[in-house]
Order: sequence, then structure tokens, then C-alpha cells
Amino acid sequence: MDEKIVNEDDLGDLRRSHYSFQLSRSNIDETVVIIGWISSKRDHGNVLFVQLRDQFGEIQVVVKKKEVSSDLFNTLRNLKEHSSLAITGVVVEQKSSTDQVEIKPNEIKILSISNKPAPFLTQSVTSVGIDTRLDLRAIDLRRNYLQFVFRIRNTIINSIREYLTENYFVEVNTPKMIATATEGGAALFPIFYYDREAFLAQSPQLYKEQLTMAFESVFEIAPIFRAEPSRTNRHLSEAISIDAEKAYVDYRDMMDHLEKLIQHVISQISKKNADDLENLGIDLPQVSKSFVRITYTDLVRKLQENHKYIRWGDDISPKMLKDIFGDEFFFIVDWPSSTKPFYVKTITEDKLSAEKEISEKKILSESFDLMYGGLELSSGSTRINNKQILIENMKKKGLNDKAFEYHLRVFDYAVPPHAGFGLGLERLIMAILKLENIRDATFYPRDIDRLTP
Ligand code: AMO
Repeated sequence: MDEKIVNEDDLGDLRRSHYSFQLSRSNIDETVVIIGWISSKRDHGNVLFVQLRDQFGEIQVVVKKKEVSSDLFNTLRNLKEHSSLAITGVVVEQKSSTDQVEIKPNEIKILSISNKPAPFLTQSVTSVGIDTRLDLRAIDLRRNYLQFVFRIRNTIINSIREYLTENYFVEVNTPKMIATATEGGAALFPIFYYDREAFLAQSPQLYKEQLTMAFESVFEIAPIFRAEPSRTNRHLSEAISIDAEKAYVDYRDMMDHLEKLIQHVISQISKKNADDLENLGIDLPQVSKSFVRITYTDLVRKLQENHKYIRWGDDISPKMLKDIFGDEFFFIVDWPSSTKPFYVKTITEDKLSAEKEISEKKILSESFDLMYGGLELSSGSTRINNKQILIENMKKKGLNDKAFEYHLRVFDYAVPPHAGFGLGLERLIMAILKLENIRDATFYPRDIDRLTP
């Protein structure tokens, strides 16, 4: 039966009087208006049990054949899950559980009718593949599992804003249509910008650095765009990055901030999402101690001792780390300059004296990656704030400094020493909630195969 069985009613002036969570025994005998969509139905012949779901949860509606018109009863019986209703009715005690209430309807308005049986309902686990789920993402997002995930995402974003704001970082927005690349390795998406070629921003890097001149401490929560040709469970073409930048500090101070930021996020989730965590069956990562900070050089040595094939200067693959670090947060610090972008400051000679065996060729940088097991969550560094050194570094990396004139110009006016980090929101959600696929940490994932919905 694919055609509509009844006409939809207009919402008109009708408004909800209570959300599901606002109804309790104290409302018994009150007439209320509840609005939502049918998450499930049970048909017992003469009685229908309808679960109506709103933003916060569900409330049961019990419709007895003898108490409503046969038209209404049959209409409800034929309505498919996902249809939206407004119900005016009386709050009564639930027969099966005396501490819960249900609604006995007097009047029902059918606001929107689902024409097709959905491929998945609200259950947490579904055998439906990710592509079918993503094709119908808005309906997929109604599933319990994703509701729990995205409620926690909300807490994560709010608590990040809270931490950074309390620590005097100013929220900024930087252009997403830009003229030059900032992150060496990652590829750019070209766009038409009137009569010129431009790009979608890979990161807010140069702008957040400049803004430390005016505001000292800044942060941005916004999309970054990476043309990632590979198909993995940890890369998106459009991700949300939490970028922070601060004047008069170095990378060690920013690691301290990142550590405290993650600790704040985890403690807020444990306070605000206890039910969601229980429903997901997840224990939050332990963050009571400070995170291990291991130098790149020591880690390479350790990996070699563990018979991994890696040479100094190579990138470190997630697979290698998985055997050495369990599910824990840790920093890999002091990366070779050759592995980091042009704006990252190198470690000066005097700081290097402790690592005598590092030769001239092995130039290190004041940089870090924050890891969770084998997953990279964040990169950060002290930045070069001297114009001449920055130009030299651009040249070393094969970049045309003339293309960065718009950026280099401000360095004539004394850019303060500064440091910062970029933290991938979806990666952080993956780590905290132990998600297998980054696509389930974002609303509408973009990857090499997907540009819709
Ligand atoms: P980086 O390129 O390491 O550093 O990016 C920072 C963090 O952003 C996340 N991330 C991604 N997440 C999902 N899909 C992707 N394709 C993707 N690419 C990056 C990761 C990563 O650790 N400007 C520097 C940061 C800085 O130094 O401030 C930067 O962009 O979690």
C-alpha cells in the first residue's frame, strides 16, 4: 500500500504542551498535547499501543477501539512508523509500570504520513549497510544508537567552547574560500572564484596565526576540506576542526591546554550523558593522569626494538602504534621538520644539546601529534614568527613565497611568538565513543564516493 490512506492535517495553531520528559505521575488526569513521530506500534486487535517520539524520548499512547471512532482507529492502525502525529489526550498511569504514565487520546491530528516502510526503525543495531543508511541519513539519524552518539557530540562541542572561552580564547571565523594551500601533504579542492582559481580551506592555519596579533588567544570550530583520494574509516573530505592559537606560548603550553581540554570534555560527558553512555555500553577513556609525551626519536627507536620496519624521518603508521599503545591518549613530540608544514618552528641548537646524536640533517621541530591508540586526533606546534625564516622554510618546502605575499606582509609588523593546534572533532568522537567508522561521527559525510545527500 503505497498511496496515502488519509489526508494530512494542518498543524495550524496547535502546539505541544509537554515534551516526553516533562510528563510524570504529577500530570495524571491533566489534558496535554504531545507531538512527535511513531517509533513503533503494537496492534493487539482492540487496542493499539503507539510509541510517540519527540526530541527527548518516547511516550506511550494507548488507543482503545471502543473509545475512539472506528475511522480514527483504522487510520492509526494503518499508519506506518515515522509518521508524525499531534495527540490531545489525558495522562493516565501505565498499567505495566506504576511509575510511568501514558496518554489516552481524545483527538488525533495526523501531521505527516510516511508512505514507505522504512528500511530501519529505531533499534540500535541494524544489518542495513552503511551506504543505504547514508542514502537515507535523516531517517538513519533517528536510530537510537546515533541519537546517543549525537547527543554526546553536542556535549563535546559545548564543553570545548566552554573550556576555551573560560581560558580567554576568543571565538573567530576565518575564510573558507582561500588563495593558497597551507597543509603540505593534504590535497586541495579547487573552486571557481569569479574569474580566478581558488581553493576550499584545508585549515584556518594562516588566519588563526594572524589573529593572535589582534586577539592573542583565538579558536575556531569550523569545516576543513581535504581532497582525500583514499577510502578509509578515518578520513573525510569535509571534517570539523577545532583550531586554537595563542600568542606568547610554545607547543608545550598548547599540549597542556589540549590535555586539560580533553579532560574537561570527558568529565562533562560523564556528568551530562550518563544514560547515553549506559545505552551505548561504553566506558569513557581514563584521563585522570597526564598524557605520556614521547619524542618521535624515542618512539622510532622503540618501534625498531619491536621489530617494526621504520627509519628515522618516516611517518608513523597507525598500525605500528596499535601494538605498542593501547586505547590511551599520548603525545608524540619533536617530529622531524621534514614531516611538518612550512609554518612549524624548528628546535634551536641549545634545546637540542640533550639529543647529541641528532645530526645536522636530522632537524627537529617544536611539534606534537595527539594520539589515541593508533588514531591521530590533533597536530600542533610552535610557529615561525620571523618573516625571513618563514620565507626560507617555504622555499625549502618548494613553495613560492610570492603566493603568500598577503600573509607575509603582516610579519613586517612584529607577529608575536605563538603556538596552536588543530583537533579533529570526528576523530575525537571516534576515540571517545569507540566508533569504527568516522562517518557515524558526522551528520552528512563527504568522501571520495559521496557528495549526496
Ligand atoms: P592536520 O593536517 O594534522 O593539522 O589536521 C589536524 C587534525 O584534523 C583532523 N583531520 C581530519 N579528520 C578527518 N578527516 C580528514 N581528512 C582529516 N584531516 C585532518 C585530524 C588531524 O589531527 N593546521 C594544522 C593544525 C595546527 O597545527 O594547528 C593541521 O591542519 O584529527
